Amino acid sequence: MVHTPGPTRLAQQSMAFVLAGGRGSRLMELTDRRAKPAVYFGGKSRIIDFALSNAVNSGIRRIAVATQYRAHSLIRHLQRGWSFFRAERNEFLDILPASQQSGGENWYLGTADAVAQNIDVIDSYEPEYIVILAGDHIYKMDYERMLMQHVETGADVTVGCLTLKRQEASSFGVMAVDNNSRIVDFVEKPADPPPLPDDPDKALASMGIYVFNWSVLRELLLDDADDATSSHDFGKDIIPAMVKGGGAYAHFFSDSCVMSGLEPAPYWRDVGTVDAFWEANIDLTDFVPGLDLFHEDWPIWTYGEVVPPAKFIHNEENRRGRAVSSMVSGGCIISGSNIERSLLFTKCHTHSFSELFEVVALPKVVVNRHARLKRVVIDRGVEIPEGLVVGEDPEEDARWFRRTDAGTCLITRPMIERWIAAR
Ligand code: ADQ
Ligand code: ADP
Repeated sequence: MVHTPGPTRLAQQSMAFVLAGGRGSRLMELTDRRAKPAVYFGGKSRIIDFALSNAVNSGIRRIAVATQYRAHSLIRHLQRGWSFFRAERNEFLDILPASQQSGGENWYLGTADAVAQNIDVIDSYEPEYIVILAGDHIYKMDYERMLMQHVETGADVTVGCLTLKRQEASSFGVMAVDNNSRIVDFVEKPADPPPLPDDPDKALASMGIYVFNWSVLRELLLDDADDATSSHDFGKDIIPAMVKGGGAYAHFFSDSCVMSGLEPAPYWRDVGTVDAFWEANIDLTDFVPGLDLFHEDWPIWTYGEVVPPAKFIHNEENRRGRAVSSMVSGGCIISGSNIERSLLFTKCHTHSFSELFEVVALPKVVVNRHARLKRVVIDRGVEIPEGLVVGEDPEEDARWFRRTDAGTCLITRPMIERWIAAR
């Protein structure tokens, strides 16, 4: 039998470099002890699992993750959940903490520096293409399609982009493109984002995803490292300079987003604030969710603890434990409590007579008897005291917890300790 070679998979000639060093300070106390990419999302996963799963599902099996801010939780997660790569097939997931490779004391100065300090490591894997990813967005995307466009256009860099409301775009790189998708203008975080030519309310934003030929990026990084005026950042320095050179092209997210039959539209979220985080998690409980976590063709890989199934208990005082319009992870025990429109991560335990409405409870949360919680995010391992009521008196909520203007409350362990100490 004669074997004809299949189509070349560009993903196999590529490596992904995931930037996972940022704090994500608008998530407030949720990122006091962990970097934003390590923040939990969707009942079982962490935010970084989405970028990593996209890479693996796209066929990229060589991945490096640059960590910096409060990396312990993230590194532990990567070691537990992402160690299935096979070195003998030239597959790997390398964790690259700041200041380990350079020999100096330097932290990564900016996102480009995070790559530059690891040039040796990347060289050793000899990739043809490098896909630079941010570890802090929720989306499903086939990077192979972006690589195909990159090769077809012969671009120096291809920048992933999507359309956002203009007022939301000021925390992004905003660009203008010509009819061939060539980027003709790029401004990093403009106060007044330039609108799309055909829609004054929208702007074209960079997703912080870049594809380069490694040989091209390598040279750029060496030049940038010598430039004393540079902040060594992709969005601030590298991309604007390449746009001026004329070799930067935009790749539209809509051309490579992966959707299940259920999802009504391309889904991409920056869950960068407490409100956005709460909302994106609660939205998963919708009758038709914007993001389908049950999509079998594009699994979101993660570290899965070995836990028994969730258990729902009708207690001895005739109180039914039930959850409706909710997602309840393994290892949870719902005993005599009423749960609605909520998302419970692994190993949560709610006790009798408690009421939860629109609650996002991270792993190992305990809710004691008679607690009543509405529109809250509870950090991992917090024990909610008996009878605590949150979500009914804005002033009282703001006194003890992190309450947003929109009325979402974030509850962490130190906050509960203060609440208890004041009794
Ligand atoms: P920013 O939102 O400013 O803009 P940035 O802080 O550069 O994003 O972080 C990008 C990614 O790199 C994040 O995943 C973060 O965790 C990580 N990171 C930040 N500093 C790091 C460091 N020193 N070492 C390692 N990792 C680090 C960027 C672009 C914009 C684009 C948005 C899209 O500059 O043009 O629109 O991302 O979100
Ligand atoms: P994860 O983000 O994996 O849920 P944890 O919330 O358990 O991890 O902890 C994140 C990091 O903060 C870990 O390094 C942990 O050891 C540390 N940490 C968590 N809670 C406390 C605490 N109350 N005091 C000191 N360190 C803590």
